[in-house]
Amino acid sequence: MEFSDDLIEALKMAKRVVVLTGAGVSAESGVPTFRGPDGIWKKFKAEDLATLDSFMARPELVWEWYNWRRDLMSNVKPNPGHMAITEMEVMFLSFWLVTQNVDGLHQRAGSKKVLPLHGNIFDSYCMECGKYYADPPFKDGLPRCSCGGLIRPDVVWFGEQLDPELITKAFDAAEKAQVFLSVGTSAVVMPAASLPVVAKRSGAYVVEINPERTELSDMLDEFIEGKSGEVMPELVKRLKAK
Ligand code: BJW
Ligand code: ZN
Repeated sequence: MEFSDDLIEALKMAKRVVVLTGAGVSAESGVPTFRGPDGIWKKFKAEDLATLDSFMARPELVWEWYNWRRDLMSNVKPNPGHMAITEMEVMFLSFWLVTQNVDGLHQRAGSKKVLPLHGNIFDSYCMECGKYYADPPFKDGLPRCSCGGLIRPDVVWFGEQLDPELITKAFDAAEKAQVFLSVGTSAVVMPAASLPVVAKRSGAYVVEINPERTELSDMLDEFIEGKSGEVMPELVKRLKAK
């Protein structure tokens, strides 16, 4: 696989690197993406399920979706793309992995400098008292807290604020990045989708890695057409080769 001299040069000089990931990096582990052809669960789009309104209207349905995904995600393994990103973490003075994924695969691959913007599917909390549960107790089809409150997954739905500390760190890292890689995301969901744009505006060399072009592709420095599990390990190999 050939990489441009510009990219290799930028990475070799870089002290501050940010990688943004989306569902595409977990696709090769067997986790369906949201907006691809396999991304429709029982004919529902993410936009129909990942909102507080849907949860309040049909909590059983939304919990069914989350239980199905949790089960799937606990039975898959990190792929070479996750591994390569973990290896990159120690190659630069400052490195942040900003992920939109809730599957925990980056953390399982060993990544430490992770900002999980959209939460963690394996945690849940009570909507009344805020108590956290790793394994929420289901009663009559719905998980209920000891206080009687309804328990929800610890993820960020449409219309909800991201953790201010995480999003501040992510924007700060994007502004300071010298190289920014956007991997496996359709780059449509805000505010994550604005991170590559912010990085670009602040002078970073911004590269997108995806088998398909996105709305951002033309704005960035480079588009590398390919799968994360193939491109990322090759890139790390190329960087180690000197
Ligand atoms: C591969 C591959 C391989 C395949 N290798 N690549 C209008 C304009 C602007 C904004 C808005 C608007 N209307 C509403 C909004 C706001 C909204 C938003 O952005 N909506 C857009 C859809 C328009 N955003 C929000 O609501 C956010 N909150 C917010 O803005 O708060 C502001 C606020 C202020 C004040 C008060 C209140 C609020 C929150 C967004 C939360 C998103 N949550 C979800 C669900 C998380 C929990 C869960 O997982 O269940 O996050 S939705 C879903 O989309 C999930 C993902 O993280 C996110 C992004 O998707 P991703 O990762 O990009 O996946 P895909 O499937 O879209 O793309 C996969 C890509 O991989 C594709 O490109 C493939 O080609 C590629 N690929 N194989 C590499 N092997
Ligand atoms: Zn409670």
